[in-house]
Amino acid sequence: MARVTQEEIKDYLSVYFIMGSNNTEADPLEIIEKAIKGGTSLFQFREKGTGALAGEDKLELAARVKKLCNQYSIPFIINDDVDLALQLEADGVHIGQEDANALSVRKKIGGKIMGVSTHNINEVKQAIDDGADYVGVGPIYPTETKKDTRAVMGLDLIKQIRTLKLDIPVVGIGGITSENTPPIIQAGADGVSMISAISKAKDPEQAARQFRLKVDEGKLSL
Ligand code: TZP
Ligand code: MG
Repeated sequence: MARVTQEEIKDYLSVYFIMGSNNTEADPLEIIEKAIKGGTSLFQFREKGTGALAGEDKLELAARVKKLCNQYSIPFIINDDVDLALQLEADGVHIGQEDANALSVRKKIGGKIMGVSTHNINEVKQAIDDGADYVGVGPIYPTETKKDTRAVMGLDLIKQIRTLKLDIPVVGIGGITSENTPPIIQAGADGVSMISAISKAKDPEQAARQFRLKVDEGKLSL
């Protein structure tokens, strides 16, 4: 599979919704479909933490979510689980610093999308060398969703990446709402990723639509 272009990646990162079955009390497929209708540009399947599905149950849900993403023509990315991504022919994987080595993941997945979570400039440079298509930066703001995060970092790393003119698409993560999105785009991120602001919203479609509006406005104003 040919690598996606950097321009395509930047577009996909705009409203990057992440979810697993334990991030909602509702039917995950319903939430994801609403989020896509509202303007989600990429979906990451992140099945982890208390009550997360495993084995066949995880595989079955992932397969259904993949089908939904295909139906709406948005990329379907899997968190951590490279083997599942290969098995399901997902569009890509996202890995953290504690997960598999990025260079070996790139070799395994060929041209699929690879995202890497980063927390400082050295990790960003390493991710670029390892063949990442984008880096995730965060937590930008305090978050309740992930308990084992690094320290809240604000916008400094995003600004640093842009000041140094590192050639890599960037998405912010952690505590992001549509209200606090504009400064992240101003700082140079290509998009924002979120779990609870959509998965726990009363109206996930409307929540995604608000994100889309803020990101599109932000990018236009640059
Ligand atoms: N990585 C850093 S913060 C975070 C992850 C997966 C959780 C983001 O969740 P929320 O609900 O958008 O703050
Ligand atoms: Mg991970």
